[in-house]
Amino acid sequence: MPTFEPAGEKEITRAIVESFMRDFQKYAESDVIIVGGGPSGLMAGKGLAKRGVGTLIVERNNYLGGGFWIGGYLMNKVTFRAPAQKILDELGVPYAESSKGLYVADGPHACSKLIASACDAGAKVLNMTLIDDVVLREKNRVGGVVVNWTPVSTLPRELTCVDPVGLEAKLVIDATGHDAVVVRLLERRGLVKVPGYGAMWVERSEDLVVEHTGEVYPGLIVTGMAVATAYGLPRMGPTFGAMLLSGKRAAEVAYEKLRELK
Ligand code: 48H
Repeated sequence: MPTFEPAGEKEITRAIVESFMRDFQKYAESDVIIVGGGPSGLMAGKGLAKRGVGTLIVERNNYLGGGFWIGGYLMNKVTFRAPAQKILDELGVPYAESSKGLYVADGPHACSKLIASACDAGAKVLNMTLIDDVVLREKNRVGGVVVNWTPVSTLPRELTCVDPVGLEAKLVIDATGHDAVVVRLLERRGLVKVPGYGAMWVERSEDLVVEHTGEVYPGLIVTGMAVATAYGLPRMGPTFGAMLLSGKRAAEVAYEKLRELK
């Protein structure tokens, strides 16, 4: 039988508070903030962190993965069209070929491997945190995000006069999926127009989403399903190849932009 060390409640509480506060000091300023920890945001986080870029993923839920845990129609099988299976090989996710060039894997296995690989690469995560505004700088360039605890947003306004705080970054990536939250915040300020995503057409959608992944507005890169929303592209339904490849491309674009900013 193991004998545990005699650390008690106060030591446990202090360990949590001190470690969180130390991290939060760093989170106040990142190279890149990724809003949303679904498949595209995680791929972007992995790609940037492995290049040594200070990367923070801000996620409103307490879990990462977004829609990647489950495939279509509440069935936990996720599909990928070639060439996206190469990413599964990189992540070490097992899969089977279902028809020519179409691959199927278990959602929980694929999702947990992707989360682990983003964390292993060095991406930091601030979860239970909701983005509710942007920081704007000279010429309205995006310079960060405004965040609050997710539970604050679920309480009635008259109970919670809790001001949010700002986090600065050289670049922000909108990986919030269908809602394209950061792009919509710019629309609310009259800075962009958002057409919203189009009807389903998988053969057209996936290439277009990857092609359009990039800087949608000064300081803001868009990836994943948010690309379809930002540019009015068709949706792809329950298949994830474009999410993975778009996230990978977002990291490449962000890395290049950071070099230009130096
Ligand atoms: C903090 C936020 C906020 C906020 C949202 O939906 P996701 O999985 O997004 P993608 O683009 O990586 O993947 C989309 C895919 O899952 C999907 O649904 C597909 C392919 N659909 C095709 C179709 O035709 O419908 O993840 C987005 C993440 C989630 O974890 C959210 O909780 C998080 O962003 N998020 N985090 N602040 N304001 N809004």
